[in-house]
Amino acid sequence: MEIDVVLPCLNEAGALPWVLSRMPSGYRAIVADNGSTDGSADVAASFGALVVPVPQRGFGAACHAGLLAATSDIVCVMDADASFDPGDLPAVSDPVAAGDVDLMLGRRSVRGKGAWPLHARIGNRVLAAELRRRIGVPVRDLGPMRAARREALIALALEDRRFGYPLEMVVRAAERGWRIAETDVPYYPRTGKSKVTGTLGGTVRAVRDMRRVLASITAPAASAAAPAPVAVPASSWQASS
Ligand SMILES: Nc1nc2c(ncn2[C@@H]2O[C@H](COP(=O)(O)OP(=O)(O)O)[C@@H](O)[C@H]2O)c(=O)[nH]1
Ligand SMILES: [Mg+2]
Repeated sequence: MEIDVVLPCLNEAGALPWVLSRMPSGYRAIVADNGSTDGSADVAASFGALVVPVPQRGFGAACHAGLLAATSDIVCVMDADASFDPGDLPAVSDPVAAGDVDLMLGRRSVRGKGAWPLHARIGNRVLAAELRRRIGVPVRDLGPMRAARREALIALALEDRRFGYPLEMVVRAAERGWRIAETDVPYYPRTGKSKVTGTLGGTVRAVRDMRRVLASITAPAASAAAPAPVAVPASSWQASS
């Protein structure tokens, strides 16, 4: 059974060779290219990825176009900047394939200096805490390496097409009572320059987009007051400090 891996991409020609050459067997890369001008699309194609050109700008637009181009039952998403090792994808997708989890998030575990700027780390923690409090989402990171079932993801009808997309995915999934869990994945210093949290403009845009998503949260889910334990067997990915 093959699993499609959506890689939103904006000028990642330097990172793609490492990323794509480390795709485990059984995983197919779909590079959702948002008008890269550095030859990312050609590099991706030369490494055997399916390239989906996405004319509409925005991180969410790219993720969503990749999702719509996917055909596998389970779909993964991950950044294309070499901050994650595709070799860690099974840890994220296996619990979904086993039917134990509906949305699995990779919780970033920093490896190496400069992998994750402090402001991004703190902002992310605050955000995760807010989701825990408001809608009972049992995660401590809103990591961008993920897995879920394709048709269920599409049915979430996500609307954000910018940097709010990953947050909106978790919010809508929680509102529908999905079993959401996280497992540790190593997070490395990216190849090339950051466009989002590593720049002032990117950070401001991300905060603005995420605020909009937070404002869209509907009445707290019934589970928010007393979050239901995620019904999954005890295993290494469930327990992390
Ligand atoms: N399609 C698309 N991808 C983007 C955009 N901005 C960033 N990305 C991709 O999103 C991923 C994360 O971006 P990155 O610059 O590393 O942000 P950071 O992780 O916050 O530093 C990378 O794969 C980028 O290529 C965008 O506007 N459109
Ligand atoms: Mg990055």
